[in-house]
Amino acid sequence: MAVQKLLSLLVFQLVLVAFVLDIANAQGLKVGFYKSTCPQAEEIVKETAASFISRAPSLAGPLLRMHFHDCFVRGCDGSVLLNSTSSNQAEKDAFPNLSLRGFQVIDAVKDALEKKCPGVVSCADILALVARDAVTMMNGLSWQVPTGRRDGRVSKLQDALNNLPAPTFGISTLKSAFAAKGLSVKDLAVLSGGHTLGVSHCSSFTNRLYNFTGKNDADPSMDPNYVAQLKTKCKPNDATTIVEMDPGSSKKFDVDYYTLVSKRRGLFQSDAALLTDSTTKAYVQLQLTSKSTFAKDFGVSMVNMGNIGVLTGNSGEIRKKCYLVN
Ligand code: HEM
Ligand SMILES: *[C@@H]1O[C@H](CO)[C@@H](O)[C@H](O)[C@H]1NC(C)=O
Ligand SMILES: *[C@@H]1O[C@H](CO)[C@@H](O)[C@H](O)[C@H]1NC(C)=O
Ligand SMILES: CC(=O)N[C@H]1CO[C@H](CO)[C@@H](O)[C@@H]1O
Repeated sequence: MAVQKLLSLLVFQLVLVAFVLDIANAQGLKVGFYKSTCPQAEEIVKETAASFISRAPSLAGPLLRMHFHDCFVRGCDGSVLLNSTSSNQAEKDAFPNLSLRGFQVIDAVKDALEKKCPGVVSCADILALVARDAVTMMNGLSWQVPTGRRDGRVSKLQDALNNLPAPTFGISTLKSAFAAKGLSVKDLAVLSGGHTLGVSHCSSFTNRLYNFTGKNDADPSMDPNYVAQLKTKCKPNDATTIVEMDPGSSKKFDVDYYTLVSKRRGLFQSDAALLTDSTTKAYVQLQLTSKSTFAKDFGVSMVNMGNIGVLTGNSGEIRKKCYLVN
């Protein structure tokens, strides 16, 4: 009798566990989602992206950034890729996009995938995979990317303006922008490290160099020597010049970003802001020591970011062309 009771309890628990796991799967993403439907998917993504990035390593930064811009606006649903139409201005046409580039890489990956497994791999997943592969190519750091995202059908300029954090943000607006997406203060400190790659237009930070408070002054939180150096490159109202965010190492994914921030040489107010909160400041300082955790943390936070507002199951669609809804 006791044995039977125990058995039925066990069966009940197994059913419960299976049920809970099933729900988790239905709502979430998983590593190797395309294992049976398109076994070579990740390889095709990697090879195609690599063929571009090896010729033009400066594409790695923008391709990492594109996944961030996708995820923060309507979730990671490929909405950043959609073109405007006669009746709709898409995210792409919002001001912060000005410097987004590398769309041709995503289109080439999509074309290669459609040839092998038509209608299977989403553009949202391509963005997540390419972001990982771009980072890997810049230093070998890698992580597993859960997949299974589906593509959205909506992209609105105003959503980009409302959801993307601005370089002028201080710590409290940054924290709330990240919290609004379910990301922690640690994720903020870790993902800001993405600024170890790539470039910025002068216009994204010249407010810190000239007339910061209306007295023809510079931002006092920036190293005055660095201000002077940047002023030689960036004149007021310069809309075209670009500078490396991590000078001399902008094509290498490393911990230099935190060294710069700690020396008050972060380029944006949003970078400098990491020194104004005890948690983010401690994170910056830890990265300067032999106990640095950045290499391990980055993949974890990227996976967290990649989970924002995803469409799964029967929601959304699998686009045939990443710039057009089906
Ligand atoms: C924390 C809030 C963030 C702010 C305010 C911010 C702001 C910016 C700005 C203003 C630029 C320069 C754009 C230009 O003038 O050309 C930039 C570039 C970049 N951002 Fe961020 N960003 C943030 C977070 C992130 C995150 C989470 C990532 C990825 C993990 C990221 C990756 C990049 C990369 C790689 C570039 C260089 C792009 C290129 O080389 O063209 N950023 N960011
Ligand atoms: C979509 O927009 C991009 C620029 O964002 C442009 O280069 C491309 O030609 C557009 N494609 C189509 C088919 O309209
Ligand atoms: C600096 O800002 C003040 C206050 O906004 C403004 O009156 C002044 O014209 C600005 N100076 C320059 C050189 O733009
Ligand atoms: C890549 C891209 O689509 N850039 C667009 C960003 O928005 C401006 C207008 O604000 C367009 O002119 C660019 O073509």
